Amino acid sequence: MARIVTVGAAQLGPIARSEGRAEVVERLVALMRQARTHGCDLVVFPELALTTFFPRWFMEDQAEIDTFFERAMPGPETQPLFDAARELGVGFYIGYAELTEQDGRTRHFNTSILVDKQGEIVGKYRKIHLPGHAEHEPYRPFQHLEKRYFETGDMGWPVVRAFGGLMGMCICNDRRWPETYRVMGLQGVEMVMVGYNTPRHNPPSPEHDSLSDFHNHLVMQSAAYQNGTWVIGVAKAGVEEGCELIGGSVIIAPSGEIVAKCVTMGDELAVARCDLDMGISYKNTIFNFAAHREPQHYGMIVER
Ligand code: CDT
Repeated sequence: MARIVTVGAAQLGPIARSEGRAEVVERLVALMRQARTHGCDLVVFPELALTTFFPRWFMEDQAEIDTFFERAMPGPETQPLFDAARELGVGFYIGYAELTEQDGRTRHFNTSILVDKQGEIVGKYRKIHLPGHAEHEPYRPFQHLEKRYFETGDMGWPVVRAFGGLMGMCICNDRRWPETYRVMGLQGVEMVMVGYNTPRHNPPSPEHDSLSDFHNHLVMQSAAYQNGTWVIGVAKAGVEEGCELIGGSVIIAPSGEIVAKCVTMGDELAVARCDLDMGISYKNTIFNFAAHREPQHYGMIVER
């Protein structure tokens, strides 16, 4: 029997700095309801999907910074997402800023979770590749302070059994690094979910700006093919607080082909029926890792 997971790539348009969690959660639940009407098993939301992309501002007051973080998941404002999952029978992936007490200190991570159709958290990931910088850089029209506000994730890239397959997660800048997918590929991953907030303008390298959409798809399509896995890439898109974020949310088959794509810069659902068995022929032939990898020559990529 085919293992079909019907997936909704639930792109979000801009979230204003003044927009409260309750308003955002209403938008997310509306997309989940729409997904239900399309027969979706799972919806994928972007990175940091509950607030505006706050690393664009330099802040020194930790209390102010912490207003963008979730202290519990679910918390009072995010509980409706879990209730909707159970009511609709639609699971979800979502990114959020996580504040937690761990090892006797307060920790801040850029996190995502996978929630099943019963509303239970079945997977969690903390972003490893944090882009940008840690100090204010006045030459930039907007900041990208992920290295200031988050710690490097401490969970590796776990792959979990859910939705009838092997599911993996990564977050935004992770998608540009082949190691991200290969660590999951080595665990047999069949579907990788990734949310992103990608400014079209990258101040240190403006000569790449016109290639932003191309690079976005290039990295995810090649990773899907090279690991025989579905990749679901979902944007927060549009002009958010004066900063243009790319859209182009996609569902990519293990062939590397885009099978569904968002075409607006707002809240939008792109849907595809994803056959998890489609990766098998890639995993058994051209990318049969056991037969063809040569790890004795790969040592350099894990040295500093
Ligand atoms: N959120 C995130 O990781 N964005 C980065 C921007 C890179 S430029 C600092 C990305 O790779 O899309």
